[in-house]
Amino acid sequence: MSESNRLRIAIQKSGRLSKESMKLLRSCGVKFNINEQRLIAHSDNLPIDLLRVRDDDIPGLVMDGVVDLGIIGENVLEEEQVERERLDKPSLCIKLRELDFGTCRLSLAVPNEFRYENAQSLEGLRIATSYPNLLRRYMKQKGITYSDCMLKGSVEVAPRAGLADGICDLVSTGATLEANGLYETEVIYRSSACIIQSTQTQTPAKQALIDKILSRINGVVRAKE
Ligand code: PRT
Ligand code: ZN
Repeated sequence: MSESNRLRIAIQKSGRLSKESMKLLRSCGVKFNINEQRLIAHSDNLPIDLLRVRDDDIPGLVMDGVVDLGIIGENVLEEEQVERERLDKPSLCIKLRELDFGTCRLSLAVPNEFRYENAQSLEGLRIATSYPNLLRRYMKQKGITYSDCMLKGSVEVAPRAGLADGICDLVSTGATLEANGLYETEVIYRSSACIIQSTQTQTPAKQALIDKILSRINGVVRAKE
């Protein structure tokens, strides 16, 4: 891949983090226009290119040094980092700071009729999740044996569909759990969006631009507090 002198930032193309990620960059003085058909948006005033991708691809793009920065949910980053630890692969990125959006929690939930007393109540059960590594880490800490059912979407319907006894999924208001006859029993991870940097960022000019953006982000976030 050819080296670019322009700073590359990966953001979610469309989803819960997209608007806030673009708003944050704009409020830091990065001017750009989005063409919905295009993967890349070039900034008009700074040597910055935005890569608009699925959130799940962002940690890998940053760790592989394809982009310099990424805006991502800590839940997705942590899941990837635990996976890399398990495979004995290095995690080639650093978290620069947490952001004030995308707040949610990864929780265990069970059907309303399930009599839950404590985490041990889950012993031997099957849990549906999109976060197998974070679930495994929690269950190991608690000493609970379980089986998992990996689902990328519609996790909340798994118990009713007879695919699992409980779920481990993201929750923000709790409305989805309620609508599916489930209740939250344990929060296993608290998350918000964050900005991450590749450890492979090469040039001093790029690093200087990152420092400038980060200092602007600090200012923008502080002004809202
Ligand atoms: O297409 P792409 O792969 O990029 O998007 P995606 O569908 O994987 O992700 P998306 O856009 O749904 O979420 C992106 C990120 O937003 C997540 O990784 C979290 O960091 C953050 N986030 C914050 C959430 C939520 N809140 C959230 N509530 N992500 C998902 N949810 C879902 C949850 O999975 C469940 O289905 O919303 C439902 C629960 O919401 P409540 O309000 O009913 O509790
Ligand atoms: Zn995703």
